[in-house]
Amino acid sequence: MLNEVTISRAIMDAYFKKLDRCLELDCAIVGGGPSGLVAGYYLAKAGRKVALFERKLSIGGGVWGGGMMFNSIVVQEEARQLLDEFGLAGAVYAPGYYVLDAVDVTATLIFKAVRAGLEIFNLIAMEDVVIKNGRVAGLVINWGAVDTLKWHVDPLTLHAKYVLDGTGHPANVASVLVRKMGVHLNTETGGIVGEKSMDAERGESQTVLNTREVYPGLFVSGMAANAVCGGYRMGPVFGGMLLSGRKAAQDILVRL
Ligand code: 48H
Repeated sequence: MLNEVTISRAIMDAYFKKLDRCLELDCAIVGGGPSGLVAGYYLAKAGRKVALFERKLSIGGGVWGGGMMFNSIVVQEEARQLLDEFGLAGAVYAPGYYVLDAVDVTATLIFKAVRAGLEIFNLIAMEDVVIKNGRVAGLVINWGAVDTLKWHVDPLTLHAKYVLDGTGHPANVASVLVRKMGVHLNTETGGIVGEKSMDAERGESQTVLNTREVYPGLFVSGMAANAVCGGYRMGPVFGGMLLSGRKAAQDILVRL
């Protein structure tokens, strides 16, 4: 006979054990888009203690929607190695252009990252960062619903040696750091430079170049890297997001 209370206890025990494991991390990733997922995959594969926090119910960020809700995406030749790493074939549409099913890509990134050991928390939002000795040293988190509804509920806190801002266009982690602490970032202007209009070629290479530590303890990846460091947007071509995630992981691994 199934006991409903046993089911409840199983869920609560499993969740609290997972949350407890993740209160002290090597790296806390904010945002479950492609760059965050790829970074989490490589960090977990390297044996690091890494967790990803996503405000929404679904993980995957902007991949699901493809281009204007046509749920296919394009990945260019430069990121072919990443497609191979994740076992994503893609169809050659034109030389150097691979077209992939957005649902397949999202599901595969999540599957591979989780199986590599990335702990994923959906429905949890970063609302602030922890500052210790002039560096970002963790996250202040709350339920995504609390964040969305703007309810007055105090948060919980976790420590992390590094934080990765993978929150896409709004660059929410870097933004809160600048807004509250008035710090100087490792960017051309020292502040958040802001995303530029469309230029796919330049935007893609800038996404990788802009992936870096912008403040002690805080890295940026994906569209957040372009928003913070000032890069062009590129539309639904995703090679740069995948390469950015890998670069963020490689750079964080060197520091760790
Ligand atoms: C927890 C949060 C918070 C928060 C936001 O936008 P994403 O898909 O991220 P990237 O940078 O890996 O990929 C960008 C890509 O999807 C894209 O938008 C492209 C290529 N655009 C080009 C163009 O021209 O428009 O995902 C970011 C995730 C989302 O799921 C958010 O819900 C989440 O971050 N997030 N999670 N706490 N405070 N803020």
